[in-house]
Amino acid sequence: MTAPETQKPPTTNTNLINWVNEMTKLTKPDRIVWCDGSEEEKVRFTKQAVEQGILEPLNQEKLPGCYLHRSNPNDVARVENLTFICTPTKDEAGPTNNWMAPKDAYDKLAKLFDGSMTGRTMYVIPYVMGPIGSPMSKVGIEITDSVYVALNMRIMTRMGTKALTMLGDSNDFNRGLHSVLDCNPERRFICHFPQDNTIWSVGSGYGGNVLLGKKCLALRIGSYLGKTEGWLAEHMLILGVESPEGEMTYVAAAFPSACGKTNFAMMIPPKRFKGWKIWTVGDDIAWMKVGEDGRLYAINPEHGYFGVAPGTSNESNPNAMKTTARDTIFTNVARTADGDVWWEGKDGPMPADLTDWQGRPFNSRSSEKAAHPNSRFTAPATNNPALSKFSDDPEGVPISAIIFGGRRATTIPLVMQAFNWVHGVFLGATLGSETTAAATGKVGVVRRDPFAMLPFCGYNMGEYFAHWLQMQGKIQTLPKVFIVNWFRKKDGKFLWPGFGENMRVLKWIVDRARLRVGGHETPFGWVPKAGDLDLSGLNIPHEQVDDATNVDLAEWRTELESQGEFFASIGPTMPRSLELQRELLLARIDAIQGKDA
Ligand code: OXD
Ligand code: MN
Repeated sequence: MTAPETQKPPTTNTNLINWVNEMTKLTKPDRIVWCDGSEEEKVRFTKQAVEQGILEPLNQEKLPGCYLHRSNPNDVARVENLTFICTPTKDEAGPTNNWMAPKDAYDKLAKLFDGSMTGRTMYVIPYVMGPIGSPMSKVGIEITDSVYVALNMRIMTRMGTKALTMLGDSNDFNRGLHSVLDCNPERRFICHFPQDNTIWSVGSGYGGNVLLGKKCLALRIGSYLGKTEGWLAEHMLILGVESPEGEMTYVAAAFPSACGKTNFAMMIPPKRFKGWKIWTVGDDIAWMKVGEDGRLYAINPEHGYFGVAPGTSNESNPNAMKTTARDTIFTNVARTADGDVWWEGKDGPMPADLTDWQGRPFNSRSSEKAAHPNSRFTAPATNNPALSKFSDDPEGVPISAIIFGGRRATTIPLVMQAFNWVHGVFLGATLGSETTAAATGKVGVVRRDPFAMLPFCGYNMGEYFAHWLQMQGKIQTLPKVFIVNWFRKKDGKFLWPGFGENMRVLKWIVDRARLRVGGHETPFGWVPKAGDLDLSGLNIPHEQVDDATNVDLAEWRTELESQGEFFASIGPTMPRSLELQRELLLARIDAIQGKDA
C-alpha cells in the first residue's frame, strides 16, 4: 500500500491520531482529509460533490445554497434488521435488539472495511453532540468515505476544529467508522459497540444509518451512556411554550419516527392563541440530566434537522418551509423543471414536468410517488425562525412536562395525564404506533414502540424501563407525564385537525404542569374537564372532539391485554412495578364492569 495523500493531523491527541492511523491501515484510502468545518471547506466539498454527481444544484435564486441528492433506490431508510447492538452478552442487548458478539461483528465488518476506501477519500469528521462546552455534550469522530456524509454532518452537528478543541487530549470520544462500499444490502451492517463507545456502519448512505452522531451515537450509544452515567438519552423533541405574559414552559415529547415531531416542535399557534409562541429547542433528540436545583434539564445534541419532506407545507409547517429555503440538502425529493423541489403534500397543485426521486420523468397518472415517502431535508437549525435562544445554552432548559404520542386510529384519547411518575413510565413503556416509511418494512401496522425508542435503545429494554423508574429518586421536581394522540379516526377520517391546533392540547398540558387547571379522572389517567380544553374558533363539531377524547373500556381492555403480551416478551428484566400498573388498570375495568372478585 502506498501512503495516502494526507495533511498533518490538526491535533496532537495521540489517542485520536493512533485510531485514525489504525482505520487508515484497514480501509486503505488514497487521500485523508481532516474536516475543519470552515465555509471554504463547505464550498470545496460541495463543488466536488457536484462534479461527482452526488449533489445536483437546485435553482439558486429560489433556493440559495440548496442541493438535491438522489440515493441508491435500495437505500432509502433505516434498516432495523441490519442494525446490531454488539454487547458481550446477548442479554445486555435484550430481546428488542439484534445482537452480534463484539468479536464476531468486528471480524465480519473488518473484512468488508478492508481496502474499502482504496481509490477514495477518507474524511475525518470531528463533531460535538450538544452545545460547545456543555457538561452534557459528547465528542465524536466519524471517519467516512462519503462527501455527502461530511456535508450533512456539517449541518447536523457542531463540526470541525471546535470539536477538536473541546476534545483536547482526551481519549473520551465516540469512534465512528463508515464506508458506503458498493451500497449492496447484502453487505450492509450498522453495528454499535456500547462498551467501546464505537460504531461501525457499512454498505449504506442513508442518513439514519450513516450520520453517526444522530441515531447511532445520540440515541443507541447515548442511551447506554445515560444508563451508566445517570441521565437520559431520548427520541424526543424539546420545545418552549411562551405565554402572552412571557412565561416560558419547556416540554419534551417522544413520538415514533415520522409522526410529526418536527411539525410539533415548530408549531405556530392558531389565531385564537394570540401572543402565544412556540420556540424550538430540538426536533428529534433530547439528552436530559438532573440539574443542581433538582429539576430535569434538556439539551438538543443536534444542530440541524433531518426532517421528512412529504407533508411539509406552508399550511402544515411554515417554519420548516422557511428553514429549508436555503443552505439545505434535499434527499430523494422530486425536482421541478425550474430547479425547485417538490413532494407530495407540498403547497399548490402538482407542477407539470416533474422529475421523480429516482431522476426519471414523472408520470402524474402513475400510482407511484414523485418524492420518496421518506425523502428528507437536512437543514441548519439556525435557519429556523422559531429557534429558541436557549438552544445553544450549555445548561439546557428545565423540563416541566414529558409527552408520549403515537399514531393510533383507535383507543388512545387526544390527551391524558399520568397519575404519577411510575404510571407515566408505564405510558411511555406501552406506547404503540402504526409503522411509517422512516424504516423499511410494512407501513401502517400497530407495533409497540416504547418511549419511541424501540429502534434506538442501545441496551436491554427492561433495564431501560428500570432506569426511567430509578430517575424518580434523582429528580426532585418531577415533570408531569402525558400521552397524546393526534391520529384517532372515525369512519376512516381523522377526528382532530392536528398541526397548529395541537396548541390547544399543549396549553392544557402547560396548565396542568403548572397546577392551575383541574382534570377529570378516568380509570386510566386524567383528561381535560368539559370546557377546559380551549376549543373557541375551532370549526369542528363538539361530538367530534368528544370522539377524539373518549375513553372506551372495551378498547382499553384489548389494549391492556396486548400490552401484557409485549411486557411478557421483554422477559426477566421487565420491572414488576410496570406489570402491576397494567394489572391495576385491568382491575379497574373489572370493577367498573362489576367483574371484581
Ligand atoms: C429520524 C427517524 O430520521 O426517527 O428521525 O427515523
Ligand atoms: Mn427520529
